[in-house]
Amino acid sequence: MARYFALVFFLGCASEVVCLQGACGAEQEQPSAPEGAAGCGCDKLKRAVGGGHGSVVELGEDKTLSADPAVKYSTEANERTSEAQGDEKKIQSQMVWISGGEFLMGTDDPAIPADGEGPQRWVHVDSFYMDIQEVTNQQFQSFISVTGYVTEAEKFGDSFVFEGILSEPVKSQITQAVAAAPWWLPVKGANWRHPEGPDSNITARLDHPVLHVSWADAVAYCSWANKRLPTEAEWEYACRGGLKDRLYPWGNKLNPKGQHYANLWQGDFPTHNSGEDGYVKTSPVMSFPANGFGLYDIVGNAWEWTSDWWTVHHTTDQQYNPVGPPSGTDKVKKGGSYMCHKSYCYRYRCAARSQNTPDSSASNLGFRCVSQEQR
Ligand SMILES: *[C@@H]1O[C@H](CO)[C@@H](O)[C@H](O)[C@H]1NC(C)=O
Ligand SMILES: [Ca+2]
Ligand SMILES: [Ca+2]
Repeated sequence: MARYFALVFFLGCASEVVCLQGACGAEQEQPSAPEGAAGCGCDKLKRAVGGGHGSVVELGEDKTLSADPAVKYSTEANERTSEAQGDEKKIQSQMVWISGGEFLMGTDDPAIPADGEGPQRWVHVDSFYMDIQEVTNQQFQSFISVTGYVTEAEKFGDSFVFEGILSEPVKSQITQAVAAAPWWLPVKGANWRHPEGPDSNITARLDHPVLHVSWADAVAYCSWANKRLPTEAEWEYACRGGLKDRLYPWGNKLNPKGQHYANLWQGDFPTHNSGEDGYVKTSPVMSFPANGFGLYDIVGNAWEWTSDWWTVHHTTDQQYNPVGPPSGTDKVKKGGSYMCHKSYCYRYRCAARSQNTPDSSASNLGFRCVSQEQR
């Protein structure tokens, strides 16, 4: 099956769909222009397949992508595996009860206005349970072994990896980059089992967040576990941990008493990560303190998919259990990642948000699940 991979972007080299690294690398944003719409460039990761000019996405033989993953991988659809599933369930994430209520969503003091962080508005969410941790490689592996699910990155044959964590042999084979964010490289063979490409593995990272999962992959996993993705409102309510109008899940100071509360980037992005918080890549889940609701890594470590379609327009009317727009092109992700630094990606705040096309996958994007009942 012939497939052409193209990188679509909005800034620089605007008339080209694919641009060679070097040709555009020089146009990288200067650190003196922080917090712009480009941010960490995470939102520039869009697949454009089959020529990259709006043509239909070609899929694998089994057409998995066109089937509703929430149905195909539901417990009911996998009855035959229910015995195995009983065992696998044991390694499901512990969940915590999030008692519903009213909260102020978004902010009237947006750090990145283009992201639609404002206006601040009253939102009610009903009670729900939430995984206390990001879904780990080990948990995802159990899902794969029971269902035989193949992720979108595995079908496409590549995924986006941050240049700074690639080995030289892998880097030397890559000729494309994302113009607006040249530190993102499409790596052949990168997927959840091989986070930095074929010469990497997850053997020593089973307790780290699973990466390179598309939105549909995340939905399939949650559905298999009898759970679902959180709405953006549920996620943000959970992030705030009961605090009102604070920047972070733990308050307004990034490092109270000199302590790190999340796996973020220290140093100069994208050239030098000092790893002052102990990690230059992902950390094992629950390596940093939980927030007031008992949730770990709700900001930092891996970005987390939500169920909402992306929009930057929000009503100021009070909302009850909002689920986002009925349709769209991008899905909302929340929380920032180990790659976020204030100068480029000040998105490890509860009100911050970003987006990706649902078929995107990258080395800093994962998820956690929620449910109405204890699982
Ligand atoms: C996984 O990676 C480690 C270190 O990068 C390497 O030593 C090991 O041999 C790899 N394991 C497999 C099964 O490839
Ligand atoms: Ca870090
Ligand atoms: Ca996270």
